[in-house]
Amino acid sequence: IAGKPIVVSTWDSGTIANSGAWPILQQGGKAIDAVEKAGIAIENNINCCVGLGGNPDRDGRVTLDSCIMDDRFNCGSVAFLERIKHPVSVARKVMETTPHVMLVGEGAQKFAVANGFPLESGKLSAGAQKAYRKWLEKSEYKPVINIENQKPGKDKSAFAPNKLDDGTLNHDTMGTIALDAAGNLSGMCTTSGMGFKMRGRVGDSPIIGAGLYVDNEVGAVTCSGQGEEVIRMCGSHLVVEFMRQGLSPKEACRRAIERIVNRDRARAKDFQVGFIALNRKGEIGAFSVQKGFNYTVTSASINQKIYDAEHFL
Ligand code: SD4
Repeated sequence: IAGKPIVVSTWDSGTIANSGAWPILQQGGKAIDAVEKAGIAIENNINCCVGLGGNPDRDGRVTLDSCIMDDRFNCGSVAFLERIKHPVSVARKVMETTPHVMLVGEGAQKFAVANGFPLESGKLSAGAQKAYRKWLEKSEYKPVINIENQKPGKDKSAFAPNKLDDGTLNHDTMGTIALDAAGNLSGMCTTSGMGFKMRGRVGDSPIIGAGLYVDNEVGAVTCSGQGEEVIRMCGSHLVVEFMRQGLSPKEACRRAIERIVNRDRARAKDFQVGFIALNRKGEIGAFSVQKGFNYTVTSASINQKIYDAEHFL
């Protein structure tokens, strides 16, 4: 697959993100605007894993992480952000209007409100309330692999519902990378993080180099899965560096997954990490630890096609 413009997002719920991004790209717009729209689209959707409808932390509060990066190494990020609907747009504001890259918690919220983002109620969505009540029964911290792909009925022990009450699919962290008609790359990542995480926990998704990295000379990479495993390997940056050495996007993703798995093969059976990569030629690739990771591609010739990633184990 090659060509431009093109947008690639994690998971099959990437159709929602790509629907936000594609109109911009199709009209010759910028990748940075397209990926922000992708984030907004998924943050508007009530689901387990992105935005204010997502699963809360152990204290019952939803805390959001997001980052964005353009074709000139400009980047912005927010983490541990509460009661703000569009963290991706706050991240962009951090990028464009502050001397900093990252704002967290109370300070990030204060910055958002000062920039006109409404402070929302903080009430859990119906799906999240139900999942939290269920989690409290055992209060176990055990991430579920590929939670987004569990169909109703499977794995009753999962701490989150397989399908939300309104029928929307569960899915996971949304990472979107795009190449625009002018040949420039950008990316974003947005999430409510691991469900029932410790209060204050921040994953890979808002960390530049872990959950997202963009080097316009080489490519763009984002990922989903167990954030701790991604952070310790600087996952997305690692994939970009492998592409810089001449590897294809898929092979670059595979090599990064291999490094993550080889750290502790026994443990790797119990977590998922999946990368997606796009190089400056518009070639794409993906690889994951476990079976079950997929991604969505939209371009002039590919209409929201969902691909299964190859997996290591
Ligand atoms: C995190 N990477 O917070 C995110 C969540 C995720 O599959 O993608 N889970 O660690």
